[in-house]
Amino acid sequence: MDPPERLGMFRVVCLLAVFDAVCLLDTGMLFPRESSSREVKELNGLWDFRADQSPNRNQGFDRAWYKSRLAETGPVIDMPVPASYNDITQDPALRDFIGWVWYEREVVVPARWVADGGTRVVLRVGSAHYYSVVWVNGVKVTEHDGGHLPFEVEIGSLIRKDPTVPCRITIAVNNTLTLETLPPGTIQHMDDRTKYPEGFFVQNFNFDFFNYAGIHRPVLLYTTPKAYVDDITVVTDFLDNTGLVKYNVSVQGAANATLSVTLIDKDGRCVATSNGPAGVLKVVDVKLWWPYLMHENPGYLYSMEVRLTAADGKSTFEDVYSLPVGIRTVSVTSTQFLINNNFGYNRLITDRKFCGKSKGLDWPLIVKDFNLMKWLGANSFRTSHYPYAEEILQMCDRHGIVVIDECPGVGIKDIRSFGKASLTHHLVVMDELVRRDKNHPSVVMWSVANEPAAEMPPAEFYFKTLIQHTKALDPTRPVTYITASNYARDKGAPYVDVICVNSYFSWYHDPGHLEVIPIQLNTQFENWYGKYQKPIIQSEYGADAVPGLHSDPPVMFTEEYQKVVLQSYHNVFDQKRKQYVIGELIWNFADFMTVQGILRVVGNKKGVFTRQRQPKAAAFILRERYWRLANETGRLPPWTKYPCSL
Ligand code: GCB
Repeated sequence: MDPPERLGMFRVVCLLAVFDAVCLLDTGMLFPRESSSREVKELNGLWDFRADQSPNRNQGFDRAWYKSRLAETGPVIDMPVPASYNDITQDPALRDFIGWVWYEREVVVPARWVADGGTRVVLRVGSAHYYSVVWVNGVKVTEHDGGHLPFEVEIGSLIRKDPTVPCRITIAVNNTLTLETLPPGTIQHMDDRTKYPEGFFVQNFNFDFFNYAGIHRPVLLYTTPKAYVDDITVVTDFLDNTGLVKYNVSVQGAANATLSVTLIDKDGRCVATSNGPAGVLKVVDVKLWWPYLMHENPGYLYSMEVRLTAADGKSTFEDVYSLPVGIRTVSVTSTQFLINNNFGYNRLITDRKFCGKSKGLDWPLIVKDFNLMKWLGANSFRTSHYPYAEEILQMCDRHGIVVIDECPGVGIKDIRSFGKASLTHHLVVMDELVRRDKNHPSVVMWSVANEPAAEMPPAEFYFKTLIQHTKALDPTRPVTYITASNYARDKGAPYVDVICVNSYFSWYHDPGHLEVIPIQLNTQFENWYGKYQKPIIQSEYGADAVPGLHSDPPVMFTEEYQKVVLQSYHNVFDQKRKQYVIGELIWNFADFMTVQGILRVVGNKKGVFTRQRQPKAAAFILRERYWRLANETGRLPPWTKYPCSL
């Protein structure tokens, strides 16, 4: 039986339309997958690299380093891709470098790709931080603004110009943050020669993680036929035991194309078919997508195979693309967050960064982190404070991990970053984020920012515009931002669907006074709920703990203090989760690197795991709690009961 709250607004809208067309981007950004019509060639590995150390960082452009091999214009070093460049050498100047760095690599392109004019060859960069310019054989092919989302460009005609020349790819990346980048920052030049050397400048910003830079995610070439599937959007629903997959396919390269769509289950059986660019697939005896520990078979995925056929008079083109699809619904009431109409206190949420030594995509670390998360009994996280790699979201889809997908809008504190140029860029970033992640069943909510100065007067227009735009892009998911503002002064809160609030009682406020937590946390919840009547997620709470430091009674920075902070918060959550608190996200999953400063001892130590992924005492508290909460649902088969052998 559906609860009365099922009148959740998102559900209703999603039956009416697959996403609106307010997105300003004119092409799709499907994850590159191999198929009978598509090939993928990864360009990961060692690239030639040089940081432009010239005073204005512009020598590379002045001397056109892209025109010849990088090694011909100066010294180069080996640089792994994907990876951040900062910690690769022992050189502090490279670790803290600000400005343009240059990457280059020559690629052997398969002869048949070059020979066949009916094949598109696409160069794709998973992400490079922050601003990138790309050349192929000395010709500029694209540029991209923003650090955590993919960009691509078709280069077939360029490499066909002279098939005897190897394909030389040059990518210049600049990590400078300005008032209008996301995240924002400022460059400060220190001109007092009695204090600073010639040319001294620093990058300032208001976020608490090291500004790792470089090419962070895979670079690859992939092919499609000239007529191809450019984008797919799916929206799912169900009625009794029939699943509904509403789809839209956009095609490029052919005015008339024939499309056939097949939905295949995990056992390879075809469960529904359709024709045409839009339609609804009906799945009898549907297997819904469930979060981890909410069902005995979480993360169930179908595969939607889209087959395109088109002809241009001379040739016929066939393109095949397979998209994983999880069938589930998401809705929000004034006190609940429902997945498939079921309320399981959105507990077990933890927060994490898939980030070890750098920000580069690192498979062993990703798999380790998923194993640790499952060991804890955690079932979700927030992509603080920037979009994570698509490969991570694919893992979430498969393992049933629920995601709040956050854009890089962190540290928006300067009033000048609420201006028109900043907002325009922020809207484009949301377009790019939704375009990339809209089909992941694991993504259940968008977050447009972390702890902006939401009390400033321009914040109301800024967030109203941003949130309305994101809802128009995707009417099927709730939208939030993460606040640390006072409930009475927060200008954006009226527009969010779920209140996400960060607080650090007995840490940044009343340090050392654990006894204030119950009263202050209680007041926090009462105030927010009293004013907005929206469900609340505690989106950060925690305390630094230096592993191995102990003290009883607890003092700050010891493992005992971190434990008691978490436990004191949990006591209040246990009261409030019966009412309107729908989730808890500890800060943080693992320790992480920050800029150097008097508040940080070699990084932020609020992790319940160290950077090397060893548990602190608090990890065991969480494990006990998360499994107990999971067991309380009564929905788990006996073999998942804690303590269990994982
Ligand atoms: C916050 C921020 C997070 C910081 C954390 C802290 O409110 O959102 O990025 O790392 O506090 O530990 O100070």
